[in-house]
Amino acid sequence: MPKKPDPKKKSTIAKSKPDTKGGYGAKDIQVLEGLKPVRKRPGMYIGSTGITGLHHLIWEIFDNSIDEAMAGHATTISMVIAKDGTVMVEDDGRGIPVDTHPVTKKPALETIMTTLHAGGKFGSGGYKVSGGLHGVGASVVNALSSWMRVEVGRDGKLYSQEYKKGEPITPVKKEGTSSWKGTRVFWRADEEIFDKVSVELYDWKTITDHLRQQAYLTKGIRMKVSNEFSDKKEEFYFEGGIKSYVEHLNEKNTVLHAPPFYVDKENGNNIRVEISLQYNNDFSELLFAFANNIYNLEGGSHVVGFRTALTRTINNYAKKHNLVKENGETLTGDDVREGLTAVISVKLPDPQFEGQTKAKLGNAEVRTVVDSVFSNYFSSYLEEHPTDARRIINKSLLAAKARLAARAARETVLRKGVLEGMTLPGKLSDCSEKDPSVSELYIVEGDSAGGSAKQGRDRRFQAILPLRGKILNVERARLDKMLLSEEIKSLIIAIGAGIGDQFDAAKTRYERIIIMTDADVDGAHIRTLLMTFFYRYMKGLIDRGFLYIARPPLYLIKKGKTEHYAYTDEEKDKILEEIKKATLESKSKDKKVEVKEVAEGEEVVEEVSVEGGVKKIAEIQRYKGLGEMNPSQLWATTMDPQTRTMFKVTVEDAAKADEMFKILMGDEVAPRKHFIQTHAKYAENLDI
Ligand code: 28F
Repeated sequence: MPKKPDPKKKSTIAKSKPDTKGGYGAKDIQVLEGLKPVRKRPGMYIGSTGITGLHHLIWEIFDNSIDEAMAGHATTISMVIAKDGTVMVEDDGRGIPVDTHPVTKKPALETIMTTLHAGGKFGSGGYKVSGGLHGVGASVVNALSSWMRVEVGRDGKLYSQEYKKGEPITPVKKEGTSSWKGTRVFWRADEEIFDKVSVELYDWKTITDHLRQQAYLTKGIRMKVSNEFSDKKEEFYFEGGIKSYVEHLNEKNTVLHAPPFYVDKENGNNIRVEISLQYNNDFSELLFAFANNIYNLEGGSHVVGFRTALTRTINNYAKKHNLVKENGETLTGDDVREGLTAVISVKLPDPQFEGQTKAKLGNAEVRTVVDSVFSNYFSSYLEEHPTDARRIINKSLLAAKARLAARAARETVLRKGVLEGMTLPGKLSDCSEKDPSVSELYIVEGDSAGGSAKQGRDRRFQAILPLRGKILNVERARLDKMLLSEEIKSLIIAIGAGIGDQFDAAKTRYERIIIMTDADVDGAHIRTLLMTFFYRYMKGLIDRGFLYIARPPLYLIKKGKTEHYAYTDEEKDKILEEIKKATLESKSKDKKVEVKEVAEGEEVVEEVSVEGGVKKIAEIQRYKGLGEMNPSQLWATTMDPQTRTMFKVTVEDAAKADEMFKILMGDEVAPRKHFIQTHAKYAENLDI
């Protein structure tokens, strides 16, 4: 029977059962005088004790300065990262109070720095910004620091106190008079807690990105940072706040109106709503939402309130000014958000966050506050700027027209019989074989590659259908609009099994349909688009394992007469290693082998003797596109069933392609690249 806990001893173990996730929520740990639990379970308070945790220490202290600034008492916040890895953050606010705390009989400063969850500024009407972990407070940073020093300039005097691992090592000292006002905190993260602590671990981009975003969100506050090791310095200051943020986001776009719309209003019960928006002539929506300066990736009540108000306000304006037919279709949320860039920043005393990553604002009352503030101010803005309003409404009307046209087109194309009886498309170079089980269709991107494929193929069982890549540029075309393109229609007819709910895989004219596109991002883009197309309109092909992705070589390595092909960077390096080894073994040892870039995508392998003599022993060409291979190379490397390798597309791959499709609509290249390189499975060397 486990020992009964001694009721008098303050237990440091949480009272309640661990929650389903097996962790203890901060609320379960009793609020304790000491900081012991923080050092016992640091991950509970700052997420991790890796590099991210190190940065969380900065955010915690920095956010306290932002709170002081948001309360209107600080205008400049500075940060210095010293060579020895000590960090300093200071603000020019009121300075943490030093008078005796009524409960602890200690100076408020000492209480705040040594008591868990003390110092939170709830209730005093201020807003508590928190670095995503909901403001565990400066005392946590203190507990996890091998040394900390706090200086306070207040009432014309300078006070200070120092700590080790959260324990005071000096009393709060009056250091003398000082005209400086504010709070200054120095700390060194504790190497007993963090895997490693050194100045290089503080990531400049991470810190400056955070400060830039905080400066946008706290207009008129100057934020400075310098790193004494790297000698880097940055300062952020945006009078315009989130209006400047929206202008920054739209820097590379053509905007429909300027300056951006902006409203900043605080309602009766301490809820402050700041919204800025500006339309551009692109198609995607860019919306960032924050609550108390915390980024809400999953949106929440402020985003719902904004979106509802935006759709209603634009529809009301359009109707009032006869821009839409009275009983015509209303503009949908998607229509009014096409080309929209918006930043929403709400500040409230007690934000509730939900969702997987606590990145969704829950407070229900915020929805109505945002809806009413935004709709009042935005409808006045439209009335006062009729030209801008007209452009914005026309943009939404155009989006609605495209949506309706695409829907009609899809219905037409999907309607029975539209595609039947059509003659095979001219662009198709068919194969002589008629038995689908041994016939292959290569869908090739671009006419030049299409030409090589036609010449290089085995025309008995290999058909070629070239597709013009630009038609499929997914940035502009939505999938249903794509159905209108001749390219896609010819693809549907060539396969001959219909699409959508008329699709019948048994009717396919080829049991291997191979997508062959360039290895670059655009090629990957088109490949994903085609995977999405097959997934949505001919899923049966994928279920049966009829859809493949061709795998052209990335490199050609020529050594004398011999040609090696490498399909991955690893394969290339392996071939180079063999060449180097062979070279070094063959002659005397006193030489070295070097690889040199001689042009974009061209490298040479050279043998350099001690006298400096240079001899080229091999060339490496990186293929940028299929068109760089001649027909016989394309055959030998990518189409010959005896030697080629292909990826068989699984339903999961295609489904992910479908999900990621929206990412491909965006401008971020990174997620697109990442998706392509990780999604197609590498099939064994097919013995076809
Ligand atoms: C470099 C880090 O921590 N700045 C801070 C203040 C100012 C006050 C304050 C902080 C306990 C519960 C009130 C001063 N005068 N920078 C910082 N500046 N904390 S932290 O008060 C904490 C008290 O709420 C402050 C009058 N009111 C508040």
